[in-house]
Amino acid sequence: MEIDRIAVHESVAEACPTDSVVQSLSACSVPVEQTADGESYDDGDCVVTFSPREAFLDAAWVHGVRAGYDEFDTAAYEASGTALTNSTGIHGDTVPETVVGYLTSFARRLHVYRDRQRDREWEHEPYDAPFTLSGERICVVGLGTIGRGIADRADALGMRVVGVRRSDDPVPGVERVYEPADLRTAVADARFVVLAVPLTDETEGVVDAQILDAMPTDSYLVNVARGDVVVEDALLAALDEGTIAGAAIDAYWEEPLPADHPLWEYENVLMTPHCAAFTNRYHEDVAALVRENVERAARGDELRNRVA
Ligand code: NDP
Ligand code: 7N6
Repeated sequence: MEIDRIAVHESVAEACPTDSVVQSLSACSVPVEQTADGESYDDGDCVVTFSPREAFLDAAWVHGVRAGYDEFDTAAYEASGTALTNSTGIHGDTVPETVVGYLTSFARRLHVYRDRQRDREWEHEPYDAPFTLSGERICVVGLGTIGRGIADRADALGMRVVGVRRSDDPVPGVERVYEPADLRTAVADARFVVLAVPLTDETEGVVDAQILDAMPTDSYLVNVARGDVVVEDALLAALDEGTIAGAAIDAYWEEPLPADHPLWEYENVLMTPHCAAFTNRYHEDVAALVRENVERAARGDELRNRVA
């Protein structure tokens, strides 16, 4: 593959400043330019983008700055011969650290006290509300870059960790790896269930009323994957009926989540606006992946993180 231009599409600004990405890529052996909607591409282009656009199918290679590539039509990429790469591998600290924040907040009741601080209210939680993470059970669904980062940290906090993935290779710090078909069993005694799977035909709606029912009543659901992994109505019903203790959500069914969505109302729901991966060095992490692949392309080697 011969790349003679790197085109950084304006949508990258959803994750990090576009000019910082351009700057971090300037050490590449090929020219780097910012591009906007309406511009065209050719078979010498590598496009770096947050979101897909039809015009990118004319390029040689498209790099998505996210790990998830569910919005990209991989069949169209296969058909056009345009390579598609993603950014998995760069979220092993950011998202897991955010998840530790959610878990700690629920266990130590920090979210409740922060709410009370707004009203200058000096009031303690009931004696039996706070608990420690140490000794609690966590089920991590998806044991890739993010899932392993969560499992490592949970293990270090003294938690008992189980996980779910399709392949059954052992994962450090994870006591037992369940198959996706055994999700119900895997969540049955977990205090926390954390979703870190890609959105695929297999994972869409996998957390439904049955799975939420199988979770203990004192358990929390954490979704840092994609909104559609969870059945929206089933989660709202579980929260309304108290069949789970709460949830932390970073990824939604619709983004931005409309201001009148019922999820905003729950005291026992921690909501972050799809920012679990944000960090001030995101541009550098993305640029490092692109630079490596520009070199691979020049050598005629297989691209890293190629998904189509
Ligand atoms: P990886 O590709 O590194 O890991 C994905 C993991 O999911 C693998 O362990 C894979 O293992 C497992 N998996 C795939 N299908 C299934 C299934 N049907 N059931 C159970 N496990 C499955 O991806 P990342 O860890 O980098 O990211 C995961 C997802 O998180 C992304 O696809 C994206 O949607 C989301 N994400 C969200 C972010 C945020 O800001 N909130 C930031 C980054 C990512 P196996 O192949 O063995 O099944
Ligand atoms: C933006 C990350 C992903 O899939 O959903 C995340 O990588 C977005 C910083």
